Amino acid sequence: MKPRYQTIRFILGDQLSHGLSSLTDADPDRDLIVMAEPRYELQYVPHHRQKIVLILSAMRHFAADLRDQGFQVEYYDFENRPTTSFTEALKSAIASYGIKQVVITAPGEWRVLREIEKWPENLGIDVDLRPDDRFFSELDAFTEFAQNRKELRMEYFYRGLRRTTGILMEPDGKPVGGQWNFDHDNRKRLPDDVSLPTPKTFAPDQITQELLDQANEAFPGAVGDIASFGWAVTRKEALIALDHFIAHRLPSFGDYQDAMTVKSATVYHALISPYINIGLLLPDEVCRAAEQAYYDGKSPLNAVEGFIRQILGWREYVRGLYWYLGPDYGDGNHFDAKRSLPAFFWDANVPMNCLKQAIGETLDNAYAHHIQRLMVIGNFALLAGLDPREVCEWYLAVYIDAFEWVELPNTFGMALYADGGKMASKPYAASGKYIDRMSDYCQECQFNPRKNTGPDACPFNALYWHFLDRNADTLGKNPRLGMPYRNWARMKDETKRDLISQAEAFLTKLEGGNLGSGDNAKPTQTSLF
Ligand code: FAD
Ligand code: DLZ
Ligand code: SF4
Repeated sequence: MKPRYQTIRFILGDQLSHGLSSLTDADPDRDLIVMAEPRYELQYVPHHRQKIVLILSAMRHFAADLRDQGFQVEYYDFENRPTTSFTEALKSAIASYGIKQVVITAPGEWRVLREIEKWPENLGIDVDLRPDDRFFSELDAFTEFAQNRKELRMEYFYRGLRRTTGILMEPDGKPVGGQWNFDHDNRKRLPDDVSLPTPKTFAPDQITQELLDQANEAFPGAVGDIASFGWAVTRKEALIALDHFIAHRLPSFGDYQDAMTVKSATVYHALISPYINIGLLLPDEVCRAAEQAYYDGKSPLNAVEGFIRQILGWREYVRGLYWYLGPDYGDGNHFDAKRSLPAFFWDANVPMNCLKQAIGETLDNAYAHHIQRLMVIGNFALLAGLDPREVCEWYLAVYIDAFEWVELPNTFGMALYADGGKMASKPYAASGKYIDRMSDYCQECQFNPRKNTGPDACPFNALYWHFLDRNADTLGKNPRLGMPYRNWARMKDETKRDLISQAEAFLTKLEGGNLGSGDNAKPTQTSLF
């Protein structure tokens, strides 16, 4: 007798889109769906508990949708049908159903791609590996873009995508508003009396609640708190979150895109990256919704262009870069940075208030917004010479939206410049004066951002000069760093000596774990929503 199912459609945890390339021609009469929660995926880094709960809950809801559509779903959950790997789950399904053909959409990371590539030989099956077309750009288009230039820069890739998609474009091929980029309007500090809108929250249903109840015991090695969990776990909820952002937060997104405050963990950010990354929302519909808000007169152009650039520009660019630069991108260490990750990355017990806020919120919520990730935590890791591997692993673990294709270029390339400039034209290094300008963190800090030396001097200041001085060989000729190197050259030798010894004393304390506690700093925002 001919077996009922001829093909397995294997769906990964970040492929929860009904229009997925591996599902478009699926037929409940012929195709068996396989999904799994393998031990390795739950543990390859110490994921934040909220990240695990979100992915597993969204997967379980997606499986339920497919069952409602008439599909048979073989679901290997971590508790009742434990597996070690995707391969083991697939092997088990093959053994039960005797199927010899698997259709799968390309995964989001090299590691999983390498695993899938072994299936034909190791399992004796045919694998139909389909492109992931949930992006604006095909990977070949990035290769073509990259091969024709000396330097890879997001701005040019972004302009190309504006042209091909027509998003925020006039019929004559010019950008709407006469400019491609409104970044210079998007650097305002928050007014003191601002009242920030809370993001949309979702009460856990039974599937999510069950996972939340298990989260503290069931996931060995996992980190972070679950109390603030309010994430959407279905497409329907994610669409509500998107509408809420467009109506209530997008209008001010641009002005305060780079602002940070002790009053809010989210400012005007969208909180939609996890939904786009796991497939509950598509980048195209998100950008079109923002564009429409501009045409309807509900949001200004600097907000809409700034927001669209994050998705159509940065998100597409980092994805192209990740696959273009290959599986070894992340192995280098441009500055030879070797210092271990300090313990306070795991408990936020640090006296520097900006770090306490950004790391504390990360551990509480599995979220920090871009400027906290880049200009506080990433900047510190860069200036203090922390080992890129340890830093990248931390970022991959703790953020709700972290998948290697997007986390690695952002951390290794943008924040740490560990790739020597493949991703960014200069390191995003900044002193405490930048943090003071863009936040209210320094007002509550025991250090003074205007002081460079002495016991109450902001550590970022001396570290900034120490970083430039120790890397003068590699960075001194970078035209974008001409000004700070000229300032350094103009300083008196004595001033330079004081700054270097201030930074070295700090680094010695850091290595010894003796920075002191963050007990007298303000508690962090434990409520995300
Ligand atoms: P918003 O600020 O509201 O932005 C809107 C959307 O734009 C985001 O949802 C996201 O989809 C996209 N976006 C914005 N910036 C970027 C960017 N640099 N790269 C790719 N997409 C972007 N983003 C991730 O999705 N996963 C990660 O693991 C991740 N790691 C990061 C690590 C570092 C060191 C840095 C500096 C940035 C990282 N980002 C990452 C990018 C960015 O910080 C997050 O996408 C953003 O904070 C998500 O929150 P939001 O939805 O509120 O974003
Ligand atoms: C990150 C993650 C986690 C925590 N759990 C699962 C899971 O249980 N099942 C699954 O299919 N995927 C999970 N993922 C995502 C994977 O680690 C990996 O990033 C993607 O499969 C790449 O496309
Ligand atoms: Fe951070 Fe320095 Fe400001 Fe303190 S003074 S919050 S350490 S930038």
